Formats: sequence, C-alpha cells, structure tokens
Amino acid sequence: MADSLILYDAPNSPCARRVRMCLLEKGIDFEIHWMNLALMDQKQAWYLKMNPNGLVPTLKHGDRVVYESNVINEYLEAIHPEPALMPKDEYGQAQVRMWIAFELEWSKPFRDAIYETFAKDRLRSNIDDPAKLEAEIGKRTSNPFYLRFARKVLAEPRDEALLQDKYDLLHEKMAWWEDKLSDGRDWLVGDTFTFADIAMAPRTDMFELIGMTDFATRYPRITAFMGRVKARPSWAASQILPEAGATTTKVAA
Ligand SMILES: N[C@@H](CCC(=O)N[C@@H](CS)C(=O)NCC(=O)O)C(=O)O
Repeated sequence: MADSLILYDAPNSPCARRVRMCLLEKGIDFEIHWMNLALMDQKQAWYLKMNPNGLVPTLKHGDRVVYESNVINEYLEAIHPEPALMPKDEYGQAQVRMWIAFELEWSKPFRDAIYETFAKDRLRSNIDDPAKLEAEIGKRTSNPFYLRFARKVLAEPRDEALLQDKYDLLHEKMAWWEDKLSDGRDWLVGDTFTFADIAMAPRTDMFELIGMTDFATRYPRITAFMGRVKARPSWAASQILPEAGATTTKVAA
C-alpha cells in the first residue's frame, strides 16, 4: 500500500483497539498519533475537521479521512480484502452489523460508568489542579462545555447510584450476550473470527476498570469467548501504549 496510514488513537481506547486489531490481522503497517483524551486533544478544531464527533479513532490514508472504528474496519477490508474479516454472504454481513449496532448501544452505559471510575482516576492522576486543567483544556478548545465536563469529572466524588444504574443496564445486555453463546459457538458470527468479534472484545476486556469484579463468574461463556480472542496474536500485538513522552508510534504488523 503506497499511501501512509495514520491512526489517531489514545492509550486504553477500546474503540481504537478495534482498528489496531484489524490492521494487525491483515498484516498492515501503520503509525499511531496519540491523543490525550483527558486534556481534550480530540476536541481541537483541526481534529474536529476530520472527525466531527470529536472521538478516537480516525484513520488518515494518504489524504483520505475515515472515522468511526467499524466503518474504518470495513474500509480496510475493502482496500485489503485478505484475510477476510467480513462474511461474504448477506445474512452473515447483516449479523456482523447487528453486533456492531448492539455494541454502539451497550457502549453508552459503559461510557457513563467509565467516566465515574477509570476516567475520573486518570484525570486526577494527569492533573490535580483545576486551574492547570482549565489552562490545558483552554489551549485545545473554546467550547465551555468540555471545561465544565472535565471540572465535574475532576471535582465531584464518584456517584455510586449512577454507577449502579449503569451496571443494571449493562447486565441486561451482557445476559443477552451470554445466552447467545449457549449454542456453543466459538465466534459471534459463523465459524470464523469476524468484525463482530473485533467490535465486542476490546470493551469487554475493560469491565474490571468500571469495578465489575464478578464478571468471570457471572458470564462464563463470554469469559471463554474472550479467552479465544486473547489467544490470537492480534490481541497481544494490539495492546500498544506510547513510549514516555512520545506522540507517535510506528507499528510494523
Ligand atoms: N462509535 C465510536 C465511538 C468512539 C469513542 O467513543 N471513542 C472514545 C474512546 S474509546 C473517545 O474518543 N472518547 C473521548 C470523548 O468522549 O471525548 C467508534 O467506534 O469509533
């Protein structure tokens, strides 16, 4: 592939990890540009021009821009079809896209829960002085909403009631997923690893970060599914963090 592939990414982003996994499964080299989500790098004007949702990941392929992890993966499949990660038959494709739609809904309570837990702790460890936070965010965006949001995450104690609400919503979704696996399937769609598995695995691996410690006993089939995903070389290889002080990382697949 002649044009460079740049992935706008962030440490511990499950959404960006989907794209990393796809690139690695397909043996494509790429370069990561790291964004600091706590400081709102993703809300900078130059980035919003590429991705109006102000989220990672975004892929730049030469002068083409593609955002939204599962859309990026389908783009990669189109330009680099082998090994295939999308079924060839229409019902297989519809099933993959339904898992993606399920993930998009399920990610909403998860995101609220992660802001009450891991993201709160991460922001506090990044910056403990509200004035410094204000200055850093002010360099990146003039939208006062993001500052108010970050201030709230930094200053307010963990909202245990809100967290319980989110757990209850997540359990409803996870119970549905656990039940789906009761037919003994290895992969979510068909007999092979597909974009459906890539859509679901990275966030599933983060339930401990939102304080759900009984995940493995509560969801043994999903835990076994995660074991199969983790046995693939793309799982370990996609666990990428920036070197101290580095803003980019080159990844050779
Ligand atoms: N549906 C989007 C979700 C992207 C998303 O939520 N990204 C998170 C990181 S996993 C993010 O950028 N969060 C920063 C923010 O909420 O401002 C995708 O799959 O690309």
